[in-house]
Amino acid sequence: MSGKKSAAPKPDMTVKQFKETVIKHLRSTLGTYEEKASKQAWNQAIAASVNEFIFDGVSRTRKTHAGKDARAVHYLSLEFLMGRLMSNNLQNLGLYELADKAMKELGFELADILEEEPDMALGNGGLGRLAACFIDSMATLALPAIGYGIHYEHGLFRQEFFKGRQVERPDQWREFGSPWEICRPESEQVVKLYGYVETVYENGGSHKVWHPGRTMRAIPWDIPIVGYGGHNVNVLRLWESRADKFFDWDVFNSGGYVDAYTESVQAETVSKVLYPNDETDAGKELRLIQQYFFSAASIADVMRRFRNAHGNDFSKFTALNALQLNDTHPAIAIPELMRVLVDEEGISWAEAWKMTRETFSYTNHTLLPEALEKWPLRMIQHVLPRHMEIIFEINARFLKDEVETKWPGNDGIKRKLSIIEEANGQMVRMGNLSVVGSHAVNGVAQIHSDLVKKDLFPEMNELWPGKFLNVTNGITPRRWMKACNPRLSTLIEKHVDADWPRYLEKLTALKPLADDSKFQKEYMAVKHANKEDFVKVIKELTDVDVSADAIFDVQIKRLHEYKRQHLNLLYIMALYRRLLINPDYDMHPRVFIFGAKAAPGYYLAKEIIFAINKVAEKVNNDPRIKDKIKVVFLPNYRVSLAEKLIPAADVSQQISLAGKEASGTGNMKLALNGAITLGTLDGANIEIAEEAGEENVVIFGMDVDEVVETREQGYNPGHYYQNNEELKAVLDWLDSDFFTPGEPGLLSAVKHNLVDHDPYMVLADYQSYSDAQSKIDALYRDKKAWARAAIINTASLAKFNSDRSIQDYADTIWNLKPIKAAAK
Ligand code: 4GP
Repeated sequence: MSGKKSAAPKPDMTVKQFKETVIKHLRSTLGTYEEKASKQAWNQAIAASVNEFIFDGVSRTRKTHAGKDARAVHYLSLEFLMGRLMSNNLQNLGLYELADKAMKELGFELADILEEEPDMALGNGGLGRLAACFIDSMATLALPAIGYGIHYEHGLFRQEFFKGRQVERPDQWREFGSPWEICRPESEQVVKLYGYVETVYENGGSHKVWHPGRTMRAIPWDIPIVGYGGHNVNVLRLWESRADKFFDWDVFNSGGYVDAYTESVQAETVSKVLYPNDETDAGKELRLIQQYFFSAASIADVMRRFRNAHGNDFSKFTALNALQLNDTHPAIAIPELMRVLVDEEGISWAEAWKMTRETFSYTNHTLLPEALEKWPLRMIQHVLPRHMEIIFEINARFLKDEVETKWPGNDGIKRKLSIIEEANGQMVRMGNLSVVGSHAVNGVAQIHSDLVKKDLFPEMNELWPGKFLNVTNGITPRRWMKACNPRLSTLIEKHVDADWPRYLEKLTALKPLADDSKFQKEYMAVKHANKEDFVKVIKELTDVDVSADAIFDVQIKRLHEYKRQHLNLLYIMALYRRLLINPDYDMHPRVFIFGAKAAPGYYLAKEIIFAINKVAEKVNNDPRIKDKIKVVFLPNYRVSLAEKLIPAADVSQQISLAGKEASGTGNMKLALNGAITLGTLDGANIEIAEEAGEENVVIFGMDVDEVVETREQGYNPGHYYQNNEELKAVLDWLDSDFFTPGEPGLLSAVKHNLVDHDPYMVLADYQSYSDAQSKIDALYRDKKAWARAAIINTASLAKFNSDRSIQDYADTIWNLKPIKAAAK
């Protein structure tokens, strides 16, 4: 119990005072009273009480930064998958236990009341959740930082199942308002679109003037982000779009009752919905406008703040501002900053370009070609005519000054590196723009960063050695252990300092206890109790009865072929078949738990969900297998459901084809909470294995080199189908009506995709996966060995604290120092 000073937050309040504050807000903020108030009203009253601390923190932090002329990072992200905020805010302020006691005295369970809060699901998956963990860490590390995104009216769709198929329903996170946001009308911005560009000749020179065809208002909503300990409170600023003229009286008066609203409807559409991943063809122009809308509003906000402090002296601009692009979605911010500096501030191109490059950095989150954004050149020209000119100019100078110098006369390389792709009509490559316009580019796990250099941008890496870096992802241990797993937190706090959620390396003190049978028992009792809780959640959500004594084998993530939920499915079917052939087949009972949303337009992903649900229906109701296997697909997987499931998981399935999962972060959350990783040598699995020791994870399948080799040799999935009796049998099952009585062929799409194409080599890895699953079974039955491995995982994962990731960004990319907010 030594090392760094304790930073565990301490409440500055008594239980009695907290109760009084909540009741005060119930009456004076919510307009109700104790006997009448709904749970939702209690929830809001607690939020209002907590906000007394939070809003004060926002003011203190702002004031401190304003006085210091602080260098700050601006984290631009189209997605922030925040989940619920109450429990995390209570934890970070050190108020959780106090609030728990106060609510008990008032006759409530705090946990129950917390269930009233809708998830703030303004993101699709990993990329959005990472942004949420990162802003928590920025506040915790007292870094001057602001997150910028969109205030979507509807977040990611709510998922229901109808006869086994996914149905999407609109998300309504703000239906009744949100207590956590503050509207800041004083910081409203105007965003321009469309129109034309005029070249104005004056005083022997010329400059460009953009005459927009339309303007829109960008209204900021600030969500306070409380750092651990409550000292620093940063904000997440989300922009809402509104019409410039809300309502056109002239049109209305002349009889155009509907037309009078048209402009407002069009403008408000921009922040209406979050785009689901992979919906590449839907509303492309709207998506581009979303990207530009929030990038332009954010840059204008940065400029406003800078001008307030420094007028038009831009000599300090790069010293004070870092802009981080979370993937290419905000890449249009690069030409936007150029436009502002050159057209509005009259700074020379060369100087403005130097400033822009010094300011921006870019994080790549995926190598999948379909996710690498390209916009039709004509569309950008139409929507953002001045930006297209600027992109041409950036490109021309880049090709002439940098590419031509390095590779004289090499048109092939020029074609490859150009920001403009000449094939398929002309397209603007946002990845190339991001690399060219940034001083640093990073991948999100070591192997991914290596592949970004080697496969995605090899020439760029040659051109700018040192520009490409790795920052392995992380997760906030506040949310992903302290808040979501109170039993485990209480247990470990008997052995480690209470400030472990800040200094996760303190958990290494648990390593010597991994062999201590008393601790092993306590640790596994925690897991069992968490599983008992989750048994009830499963029952409530799916009406399936499962036993907490079974292995809880969990795969939770977006549904995608590369993540290979269908590999898991094939194995489930194989196990089921083994039990049908031999009812005494020796295995520990297992519950396979899935959570995943498929992009609404992603056909095969939705077929995989359907297949899993159909197999589940059959398996769960077959008395012959005596409950040895249960399969549950939890509907509407989201952050708040993950928080309940992760503490209850035994096995963490991370089974993507090697080279495809950039990092993964669910793998980190599950391992920290003591699940054993069953994974490929992909993404951060590799680093988890390094930290926890290879003996404490179960690795299978081809590595990246073997995948490349197999593909080069001409991958033939049919070969595996023909030569593996069990694999063939389960694939053929999908063609029959065994799982869909009377309706053969309903599951055939999954089979034929695998046997005929198998783009992610599911069949090649099948046998190795099946063998690895047998290892899991054997390991689980050796209770001491399992407990030991799980404890070592919990004790070894300090590297995956998002504070470490953010410290890496601050040191190697942002050059950013902390400034602790004044106490009062
Ligand atoms: C995800 C990656 O697929 C995942 O491996 C990574 O952990 C996460 O980003 C955060 O870096 N990518 C996306 C996306 O969510 O939309 O590209």
